[in-house]
Amino acid sequence: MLKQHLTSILGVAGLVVLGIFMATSCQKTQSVTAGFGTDTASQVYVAPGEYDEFYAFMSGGFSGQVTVHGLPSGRLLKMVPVFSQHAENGWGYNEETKGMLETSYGFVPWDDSHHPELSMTNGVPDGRWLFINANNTPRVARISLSTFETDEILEIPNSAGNHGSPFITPDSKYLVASTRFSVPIPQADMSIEEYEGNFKGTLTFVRADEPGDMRIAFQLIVPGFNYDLAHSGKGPSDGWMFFTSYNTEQASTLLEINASQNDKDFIAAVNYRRAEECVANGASRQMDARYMHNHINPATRIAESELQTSVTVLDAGACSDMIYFLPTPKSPHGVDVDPTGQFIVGGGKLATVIPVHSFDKMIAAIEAENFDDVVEGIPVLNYEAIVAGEVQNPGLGPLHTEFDGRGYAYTTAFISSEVVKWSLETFEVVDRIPVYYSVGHLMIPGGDSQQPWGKYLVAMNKITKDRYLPTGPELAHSAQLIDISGDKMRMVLDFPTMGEPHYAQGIAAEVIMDQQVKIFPLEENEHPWAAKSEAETGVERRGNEVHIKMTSIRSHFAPDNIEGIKVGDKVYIHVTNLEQDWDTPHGLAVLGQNTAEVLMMPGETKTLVWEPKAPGVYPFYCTDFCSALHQEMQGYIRVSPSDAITPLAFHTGN
Ligand code: RUQ
Ligand code: CUA
Repeated sequence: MLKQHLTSILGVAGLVVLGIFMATSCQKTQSVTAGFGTDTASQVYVAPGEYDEFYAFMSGGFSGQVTVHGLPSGRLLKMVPVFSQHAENGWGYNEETKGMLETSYGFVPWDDSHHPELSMTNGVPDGRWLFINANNTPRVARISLSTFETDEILEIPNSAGNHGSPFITPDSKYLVASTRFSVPIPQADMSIEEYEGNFKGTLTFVRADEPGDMRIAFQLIVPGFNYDLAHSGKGPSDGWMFFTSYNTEQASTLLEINASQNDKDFIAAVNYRRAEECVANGASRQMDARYMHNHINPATRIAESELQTSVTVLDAGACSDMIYFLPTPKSPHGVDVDPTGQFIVGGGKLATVIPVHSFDKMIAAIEAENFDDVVEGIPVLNYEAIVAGEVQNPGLGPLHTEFDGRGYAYTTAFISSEVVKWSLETFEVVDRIPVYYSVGHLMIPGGDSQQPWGKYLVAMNKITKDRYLPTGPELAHSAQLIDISGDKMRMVLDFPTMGEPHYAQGIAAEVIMDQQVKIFPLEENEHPWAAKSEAETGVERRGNEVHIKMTSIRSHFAPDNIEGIKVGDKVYIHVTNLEQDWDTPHGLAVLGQNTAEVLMMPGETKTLVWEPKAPGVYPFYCTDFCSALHQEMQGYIRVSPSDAITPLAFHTGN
């Protein structure tokens, strides 16, 4: 898309030059593979039985999920379902988790997830939670890093394309969500030609540090631009949040041309403590809005969904000294704040330099009222007054920057397919390395925090062409691991990823590995249909609904023979896994059922709904190879015609 975009603005001559550039960048170079030696191999080799040094959490992009990899091996450890139904464990199919995908638009079984974000304490990732955004139907999710399960999802109202999200403050108090598309707020039937001045953007601050109670603190109503990405201030800039915008032209059609007119767009710098003050002083208003809050009740482990009906909004113009626009060349994508909190780096994807703003200069310009303009009540600061430096020759199409904590920044260049390392002191490029190909985000564990683990960098690439064995029209997306511990970057590993990896987060394994939940204690299971022993199992008819309370333990279900079910019944099979050992899930599937299996962790109850359509005898079985007699872990349900008088009966053993 960027290529087409550039075509229109560079013209044919420009495109030819660019074409040559891209062709070169897409050729496999010998030197890269030649650089691999035994040193490199042993560096990323994690021997069988050994652990990786880091966890990497990668967005699943258009799979809607999150994947967990180990670094440096690149090994895939888990896929955590978030915004998409996941048949592998029944997420979004079973009765307990369906509610997590409820929205004000109804049940939404898919999304496009982009940016994982670790919770932080004092500006350092703390391993409590991972957040991620849903782009398409605006939502944010919390994943517990003790269970590696999604346990909360909040919809964002007055948003259309939740891209600039869910970037978090150093104390995890807030995460933010900015709307990519501006729309009428509140939504209205309006001519698209009336965009300018009538469509608005929102910057949303969500209270994030109270599990089970994620809620919107306030939404700022801002001019009708496209808001793209965000990152929090830290240290001296703590209390500020920075958001990129493009389409400050406020075009509503053919944005590839019409939104590329201005030489500079803006980074919006938001003083959110000032916003809190204005809200406390009554400058905000309540607006009707419909949006869902879903969370897993920890006692029952069942999703509870609650429709929210109101949101606190604050018009940018109603709160002075809260937002300033930092002019930034050109259609900036990423905005990244260095570990000292002093430098705010814009990824001007159409810019020829990387602009680096100085926080101190920004404050000085605000105090001196060094404004070039005022847009809808928001002062535009003077570019020369706030810029700390411009990185020259940064590669084509700079997108995202992370930091190693040793005074260097690393920026991806999408078009020239490279990672560029530059100094935060001289703003000079000191090293560059080609990546394969068309890199979007990059990630250094902790590389957007105050304390990066600056050993590895992961480049996430959109296109892989000739890098792997071909797999038909759709090829693997990939991550590449680069050793950044020395002066020169060294490529050490390639590994394919699920979906499209956008952003990722990484953290030292030791922060998370010892806090793992191994079982759910049976005595704490408050699921209304739990059977905590085989004595509590049974079958109950309520009109056309039949509830089976079943248990699973190596290697049988109880009951495993059930009769008296009739065509037209809606059968709820509630299975409680009686195991209390780590790594002993059981699964359940019934012949012809129209949903996914259920997979029960030790001590947990999960419910499969089945509506048999014809008389017969239907087998069911355990799907997870749990013991030497796993294949014996099975049973039968007899289904009789709807008018039959077969009595309800069930047993296990004779
Ligand atoms: S955005 S590269 Cu969401 Cu850069 Cu993907
Ligand atoms: Cu239980 Cu296999």
